[in-house]
Amino acid sequence: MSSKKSKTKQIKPAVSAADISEAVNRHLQQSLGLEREEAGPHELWEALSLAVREIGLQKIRATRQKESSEKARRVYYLSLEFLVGRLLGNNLHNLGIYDQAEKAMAEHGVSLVDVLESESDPALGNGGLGRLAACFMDSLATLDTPAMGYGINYRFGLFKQGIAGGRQTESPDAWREDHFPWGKERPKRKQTVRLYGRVVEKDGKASWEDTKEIMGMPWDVPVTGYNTDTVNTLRLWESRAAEGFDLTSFDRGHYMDSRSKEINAENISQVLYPNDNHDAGKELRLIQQYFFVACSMADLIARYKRENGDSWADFGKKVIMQLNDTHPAIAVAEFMRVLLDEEGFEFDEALKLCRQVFAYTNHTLLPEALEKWPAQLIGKVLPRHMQIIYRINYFFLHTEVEAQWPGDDSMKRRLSIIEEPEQPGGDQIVRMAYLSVVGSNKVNGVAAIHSKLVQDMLFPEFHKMWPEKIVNVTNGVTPRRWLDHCNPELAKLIDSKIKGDWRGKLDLLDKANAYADDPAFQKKFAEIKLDNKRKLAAVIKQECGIEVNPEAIFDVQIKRLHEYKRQQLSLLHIMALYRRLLENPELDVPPRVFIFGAKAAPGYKVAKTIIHAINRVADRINNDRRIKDKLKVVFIPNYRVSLAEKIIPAADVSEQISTAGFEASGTGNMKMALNGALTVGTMDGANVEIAEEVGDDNIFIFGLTVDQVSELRDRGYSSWDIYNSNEELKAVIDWLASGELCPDEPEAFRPIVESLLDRGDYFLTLADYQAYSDAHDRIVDTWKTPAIWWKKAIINSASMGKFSSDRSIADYNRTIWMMD
Ligand code: 26Q
Repeated sequence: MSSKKSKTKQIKPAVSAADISEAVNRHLQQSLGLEREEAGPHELWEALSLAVREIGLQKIRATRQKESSEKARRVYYLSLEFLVGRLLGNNLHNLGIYDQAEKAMAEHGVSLVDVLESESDPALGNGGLGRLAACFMDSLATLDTPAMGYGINYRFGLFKQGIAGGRQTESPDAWREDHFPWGKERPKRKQTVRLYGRVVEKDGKASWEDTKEIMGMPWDVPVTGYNTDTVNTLRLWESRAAEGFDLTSFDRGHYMDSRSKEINAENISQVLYPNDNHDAGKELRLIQQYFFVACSMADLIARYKRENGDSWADFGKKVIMQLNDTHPAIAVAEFMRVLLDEEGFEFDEALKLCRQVFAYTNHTLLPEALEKWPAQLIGKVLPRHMQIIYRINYFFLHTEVEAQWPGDDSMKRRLSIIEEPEQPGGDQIVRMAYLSVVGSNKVNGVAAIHSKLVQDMLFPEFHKMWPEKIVNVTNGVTPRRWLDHCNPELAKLIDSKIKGDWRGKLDLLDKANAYADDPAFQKKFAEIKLDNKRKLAAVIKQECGIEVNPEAIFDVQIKRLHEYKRQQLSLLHIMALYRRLLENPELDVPPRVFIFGAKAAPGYKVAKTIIHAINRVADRINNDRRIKDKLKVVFIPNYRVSLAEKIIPAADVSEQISTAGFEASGTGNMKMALNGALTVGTMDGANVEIAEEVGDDNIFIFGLTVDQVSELRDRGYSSWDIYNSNEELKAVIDWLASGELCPDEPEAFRPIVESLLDRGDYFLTLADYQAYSDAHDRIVDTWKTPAIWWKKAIINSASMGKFSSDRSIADYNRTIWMMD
């Protein structure tokens, strides 16, 4: 058990700049076939990455050996997304060789910063959930938790976003084509996965036959931890054809046809689904889920047997499988299948073990995001799994629900993993969230308020049945990437005042609170912010051709585009600010720049329309001399991790304005506050806990609370009433509807107006408008007194200790994984 485990303190690497230089030259010549003189920043990036990977792989072996000999309990983090971002800078920091690498690159005549910039950003995720998985991998290694991440090595990550005529365009992101030196193929560990076919009963045993076979090839990416020798593995599966050429058709001269099977199989890991908080329901997505789950399950069972022998007696003590949302939930059925059909378990014993090893993290309450699969589809792709799901459901309803609510058929219908059709002859639907709850030991939400809603609103009956099962683990972010690496000057300033290892113990930041009132410290803090804003201004100039004033308030909203996140609320408010300035050009307000970054799912019409509207409004405002640069609006295209690293350190105001009850947690809110931005936000997700940490005076909270939202809905909410009673709001909505902003397509913004008025304003944008506008007035007021502003900014940064992902992982270790 891990309790016997010793702390893996980092042995300071005896790696000098000269060693790095030597390794880089060796890789330039031997791995890349280049002479030293031929190498530009990109080639040096690759050679340096290969050199660092060497160190990583060596430490992976040491970590594995140590864990094997300790027969450690291991966490397997199953996720369809790992939004890791660029890895070189992060790994150099974690391995403590950043300065040496800087020196080595200088000897090559380039700056390390340019080398780091030439790395392409692996976009193997959509947004928060994928980035959370990456922060957790960093913290798992940092805390020496034996762990492995399992996911998919997509050939195309999340689409690249362009803006043309103000509208979003999408193009494929073939991110590996610029090479991916971090991934190492491990043919020894490849797996075969079966699909389709049928179930045959033989001597009372089920046998899955006539299947189609797919090969899974693992790619291992080393995950370094901060200040430790532990290096964990992120194992990403790529699909391949199981057989090579179909020789019969090859013989007949159909060379191209003979490869068709292969293309089919390879399709599985081709592309990441671009939906965020929305279920796609596509067969290929189900196959992706099963493909990586089956590969991972076979892989981890084989590892257990190598380390512990063939007996299953200790499996429950050695293995944890954490489901990152329901996306890998088919793992529950797959595990049962292996136990029942291959390992000779009885049903009861199998389910018992299942309930020891699985845990499930819920990231959303949105009904449209809860995964549901037609039973028919699962029955076609995974016929044996569908049988097993029915079997689990039967036991659950007729033994467990029956015991709790005897004879209550309506309760059985309500709690069934299988949703029955409304009309006879309709389709049965599998509720993946219910399968996850029934199959798991623990279920967690991702912020206190969210977990409470999971208990009370999403799964109230499960919570009654199993009062210990649903728990909270508030999200966190890694301070290494989101402070030390992205804001090195602020890190240095903190170092000058705090002697302890705040990078590893973020609670120590609290000591900076003592300097919140110190004018000298405030001055330095403000200068660093201004410098970061100058750098971002240069990026904005380069990416958008817009000049912004670094002295202006940088007001930032970066996140996926979704109606519940309410970018449309900012849009309406910005339009109103513009009108106020036109009416009174001498208005005494500080200059403001509103900065957006957001991708919309390609099929989400209203979201794309909001992007279009933001860009049209931006064009109008940015080109109007009358307002004398008091207002600018910037939509930076293709928001991604590497861009976040440039925007976040430059934010003065962090927009976190979701309708209360809809944002499970948010993590951008933590990153911006950590870098000294003040939050304007609703009482939603982790904002609630951020407010608790920084104090009510240091955050701009506005709008309806969760309780008020439901009261308002019960009372009957009419957005028309608000529209008719708020003159300013009416004026901007009318303007949006008029077509004046988009003469080439006057009806373009109708979908937004319809959503706000005709379709009832489900996300209560108008209901919160005035409170939001008032909150911004308070922001402007505060900005006018720098000593007050910077005091609040420092307090924000200094109070973010709780939101380190190290704390989140420590919480998982203690309350869910029962490590130590
Ligand atoms: C589902 C079915 C089919 C295809 C795609 C999907 C899909 C993909 C991604 C559904 C949801 C997601 C991503 C959800 C997500 O990022 N949720 C966010 O998770 C963060 C980490 O916990 C929270 O901070 C955010 O509040 C939450 O929105």
